[in-house]
Amino acid sequence: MLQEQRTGMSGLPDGIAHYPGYLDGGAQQALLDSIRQVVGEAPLFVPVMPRTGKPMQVQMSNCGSLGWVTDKDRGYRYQPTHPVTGKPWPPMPDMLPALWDAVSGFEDPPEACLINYYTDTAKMGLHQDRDEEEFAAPVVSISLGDDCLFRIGGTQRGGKTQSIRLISGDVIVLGGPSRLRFHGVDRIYPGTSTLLKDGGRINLTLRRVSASRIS
Ligand code: MD3
Ligand code: FE
Repeated sequence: MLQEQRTGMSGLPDGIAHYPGYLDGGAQQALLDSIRQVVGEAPLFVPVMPRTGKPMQVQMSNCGSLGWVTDKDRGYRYQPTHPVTGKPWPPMPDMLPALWDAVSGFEDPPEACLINYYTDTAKMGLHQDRDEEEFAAPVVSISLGDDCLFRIGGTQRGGKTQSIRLISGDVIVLGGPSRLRFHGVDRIYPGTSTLLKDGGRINLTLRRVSASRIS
C-alpha cells in the first residue's frame, strides 16, 4: 500500500473533527431563521459546471464578503457579488464567525459562507475544494435539516473512501492534511428532521479564501 490513511480515536482521518449535535435545537432554529433572511436578499441559484454548462443538483447562495460561484464560461471562483442580482452578498449572521473562532483554530476570520440546499434526491459528486488561496485554513461545515450520507476519500481520485452520516446540528472541521481530500454527498435521508418545513438539507461551509494576513 502506497499511502495509508491515518486515523485516531475518532476513526476519522487526521485533520478531521466531527462534533455531533454541536448546535442544539434552539441554535439550529436561530441559525435557520438567519439563513432564511440571507436567502431572501440573495436568492438560491443553480450553479453550472464549467465548459459543459451542466446544472448541479444542489442550489446555492452565500453570505460574507466573498461567495463561491460557477458558470459555464468563467468557471469556479469567489466574487463579492451575487451572480444574478449583482448585489453584494449579505453579511454573515453573527453566530457564524463566532462558531469559526470556537472550532477552526485559525486566526483570521472566515470570508465566505457557502449555503448549499439539497432537495430529497440531490447529491454532490466527489470533488476537492481548491478554489481558495489559503489551504492552511480549514473548512467548517454545519448541517441543518435532513440527515445525509457524506463520503470522504483521499487526496487522489479513485482511492479508498469512508462514509459518515451527518445530522442536523452537526459541525465538521476539515483541515490540515485532510483539507484537500475528495469528498461528496451520496444521499439525503428524507423525513429524518422536522427543522425544515419543506424537508431537505442545508449545509453551510465557512471558508477563508484570501491568504492569511498573519504568518
Ligand atoms: C472535506 N459540501 O460545498 S461539507 C462543498 O455537505 C461541499 O454540502 C458538502 O463539499 C455538503 O464544497 C460537504 C463538508 C466538507 C466541506 C469541505 C471539505 C468536507 C470537506 C474540504 C476538504 C475535505
Ligand atoms: Fe466540497
